Amino acid sequence: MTGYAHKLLLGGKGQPVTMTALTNNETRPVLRTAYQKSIAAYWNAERDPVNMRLGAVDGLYHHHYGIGDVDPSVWEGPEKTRDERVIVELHRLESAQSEYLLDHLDGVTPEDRLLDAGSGRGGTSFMANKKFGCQVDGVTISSTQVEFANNQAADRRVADKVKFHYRNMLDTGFESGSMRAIWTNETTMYVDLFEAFKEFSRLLKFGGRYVCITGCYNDLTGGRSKAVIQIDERYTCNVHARSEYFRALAANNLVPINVVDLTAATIPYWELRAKSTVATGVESAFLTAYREGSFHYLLIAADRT
Ligand code: GPP
Ligand code: MG
Repeated sequence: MTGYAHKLLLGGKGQPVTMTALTNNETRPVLRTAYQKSIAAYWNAERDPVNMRLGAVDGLYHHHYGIGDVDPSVWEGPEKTRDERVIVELHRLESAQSEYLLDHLDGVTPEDRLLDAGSGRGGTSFMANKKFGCQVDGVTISSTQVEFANNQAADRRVADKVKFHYRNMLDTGFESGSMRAIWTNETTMYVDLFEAFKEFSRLLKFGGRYVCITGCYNDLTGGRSKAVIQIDERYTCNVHARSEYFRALAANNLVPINVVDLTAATIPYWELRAKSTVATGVESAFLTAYREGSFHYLLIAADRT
């Protein structure tokens, strides 16, 4: 039998915060492996200006990259305000990526419920709630991100509809068939795809939609390139092969309806970011991997059959 327990945990600023953690009859911890603990530690400590400054533009904090052409006017105008123009433009491209993902959630109504698996600081969840007017639940194994995103929900006055939970996307504890759609926005590189898609398949209603945006390595170019290894190292993640996605979807009754290669669409974002004051050093690895063809930026939309 499944149930929930309220646990008192220490939040990012050392403040006690109440969180909902999954339990079964015996209490099972959200973080089950040394790897999961190291991922949580990375995200609990993360405060990079590339995310915090971009998020401060309009209060939507993203943990993914951008798509679309860069407006060349960022380089025009007074030099004094150029930095701010670049920040606003990077943020616009990241929000455009979320919008593109959400455009692939078919026929969602205000009565539906959606799951953001690996919800970060909540940016895409808030956009989904605004677009569809429905309930959105986000799960993440970073307690700091849960606290941050729930504070955002309160500030945005949507806490009744948008809720973030300290839970593991591999074992969310939500009811079977309760979700109209699920998305992962650059989070599947942290999980075993067969385990994750098994859980998503359980949660989705028949005909429900799963949308994934991810970076994956190219089966045709001989395993992980040096640039892909640098990306893994930077984020403590494990980029999967393109083929692995389709194997794991097929094994879990998730049938692709759209596959879009967004590689060309994300390169302008990385070129702009590389020239910005918030570059972190990972930009050259992404640009090399995309340009040499060892890595793709992919959207996959699939239906639960
Ligand atoms: C999160 O974005 C990034 C990842 C989960 C890394 C893996 C993504 C791939 C496509 C391989 P972020 O916004 O926190 O990263 P950054 O701090 O670099 O902006
Ligand atoms: Mg970022």
